[in-house]
Amino acid sequence: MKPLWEGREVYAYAFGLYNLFYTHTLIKKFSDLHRDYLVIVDGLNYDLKLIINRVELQLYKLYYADGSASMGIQVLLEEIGVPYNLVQSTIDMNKARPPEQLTINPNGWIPVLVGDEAIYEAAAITIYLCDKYPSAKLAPKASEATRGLFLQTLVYFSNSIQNAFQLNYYPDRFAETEESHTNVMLRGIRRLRETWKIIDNQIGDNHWILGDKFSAADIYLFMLTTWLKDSRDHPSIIEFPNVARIANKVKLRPATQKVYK
Ligand SMILES: N[C@@H](CCC(=O)N[C@@H](CS)C(=O)NCC(=O)O)C(=O)O
Repeated sequence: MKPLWEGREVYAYAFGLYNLFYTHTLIKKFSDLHRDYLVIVDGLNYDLKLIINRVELQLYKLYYADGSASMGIQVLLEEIGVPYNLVQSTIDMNKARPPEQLTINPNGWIPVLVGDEAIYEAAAITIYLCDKYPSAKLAPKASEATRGLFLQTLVYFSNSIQNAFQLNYYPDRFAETEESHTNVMLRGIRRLRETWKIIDNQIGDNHWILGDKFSAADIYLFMLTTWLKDSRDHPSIIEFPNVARIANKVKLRPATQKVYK
């Protein structure tokens, strides 16, 4: 019988439960009639449907929309190599969010990640995943010298750079009257310039944000650069050459290419 899938794909699906499937695994069609499949590992037979049911219970769920901060978390999940399901959400103010998302995050924002725990806030999810999968080496350990810089940069991204974007994208959250919106949006543009410059200076000649080691903070940086839009009169990324250098390298990584097609 011809194998349908082999090796890595099976492993990806069965991650966390059946690591032994990484090698010597074949999946064969068991019966056309019942659409059942048999997984054969070292001569032992397993029912694929049962495996899939159990694995799906363990998959991460990422509430997601194109162009949003959830894409950075998706790149991180890809880098780590854990399987996940995307749950389509929206950033459109006129569209409803999935009810489960709102139960977890009543703000209505994404990303929201559901795993052993359900959490929101992109920086928190980033730290959570990096700590949970230390072998992916995407963050310094608590005892390492660059841990402080890692945390500082993520929090700065979240509450200063993202905040500057929000001034420009969502002025109604910062001013009561409509006539003030243009003013808030303009301040947002200036704030973007101020905050990105701080990060550009912080990076200096470093290869990556933390120096020589790539980390999840670089992924976060890349995600944020995708929100800089000429059409909104945002500063161009070329004003921040050190940021641009890192963003260009992150963009070439297979995980990023997969998510930002
Ligand atoms: N501080 C939050 C902000 C998340 C956020 O602003 N998400 C945007 C998309 S990038 C969103 O969901 N916008 C829709 C809305 O604000 O209702 C985080 O970092 O996760």
